[in-house]
Amino acid sequence: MAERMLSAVISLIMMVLMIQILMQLLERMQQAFAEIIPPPEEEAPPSILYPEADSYVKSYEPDVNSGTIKYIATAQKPEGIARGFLRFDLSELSGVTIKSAILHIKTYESIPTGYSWMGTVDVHKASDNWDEDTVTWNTDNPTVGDKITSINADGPDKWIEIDVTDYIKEELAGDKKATILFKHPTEDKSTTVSAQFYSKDADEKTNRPYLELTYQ
Ligand SMILES: [Ca+2]
Ligand SMILES: [Ca+2]
Repeated sequence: MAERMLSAVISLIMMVLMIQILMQLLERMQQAFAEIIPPPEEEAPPSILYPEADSYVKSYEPDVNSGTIKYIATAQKPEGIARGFLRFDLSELSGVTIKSAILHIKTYESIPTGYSWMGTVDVHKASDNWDEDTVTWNTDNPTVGDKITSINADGPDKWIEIDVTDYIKEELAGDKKATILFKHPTEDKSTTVSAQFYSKDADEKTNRPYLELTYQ
């Protein structure tokens, strides 16, 4: 009887010891795996951002929406003017510090018959409260803000780089929406000129405008 009890006690002690050894082994394995597999890194912010919307409006066709056209146009002629614009949603950049923001935009393959290429085009800040599918000259036409810079759009299929760093920084700190607008420098209707740029609705993705971003 005493022998059987002793044997049972020894078995119990052995079992407890085995469990302890197993637990230690498991703990060591967990530590080893934690060293092998690093914790997930935070997702890097995008280096390329495409516009969320773009369109253009015409004073000479004041109720026409051009939201789905594969280019945005800016123009002037005796009958009126056209302005093109695009909007970037910066909300996914929250928490980053921008070093540079360059808008890349390509002049379209052609302009309508009867127009000459505009040459100098002014680039402006503008209000964001327009809808791509409904905006017209008469409806939610963006308000033109401060001029950012001027560009030279003097022929088809040319990539143009526009430094919009300060504006994008401003808008990221603000409402996180940035509308960039193109217009004739004076809009005096004295000439018949146009500048057209591939829009986000261009057939080839490689022709579409985009913002190139770098971070500090
Ligand atoms: Ca569009
Ligand atoms: Ca804004």
